[in-house]
Amino acid sequence: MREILSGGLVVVGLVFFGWTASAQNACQTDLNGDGVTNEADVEIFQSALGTAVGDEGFVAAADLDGSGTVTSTDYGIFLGCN
Ligand SMILES: [Ca+2]
Repeated sequence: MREILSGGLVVVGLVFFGWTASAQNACQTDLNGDGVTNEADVEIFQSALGTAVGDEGFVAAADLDGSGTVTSTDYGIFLGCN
């Protein structure tokens, strides 16, 4: 019984934290990871704009909607987060 209970809690925890992580990911605009979102991040974003997974210059962190390409949709999300 205890194993079933703790297994359930693990599943609930994974679902909860997974949802939280993906929700945060939508506004993860600190692309260079220095703790702030500023013009340096905008420059990184703009350099990646128009690239897709596998392209030179593609920045996965700039693909805010997770579509595999960095587009104006991602830029809209980027602006909406700041
Ligand atoms: Ca995208």
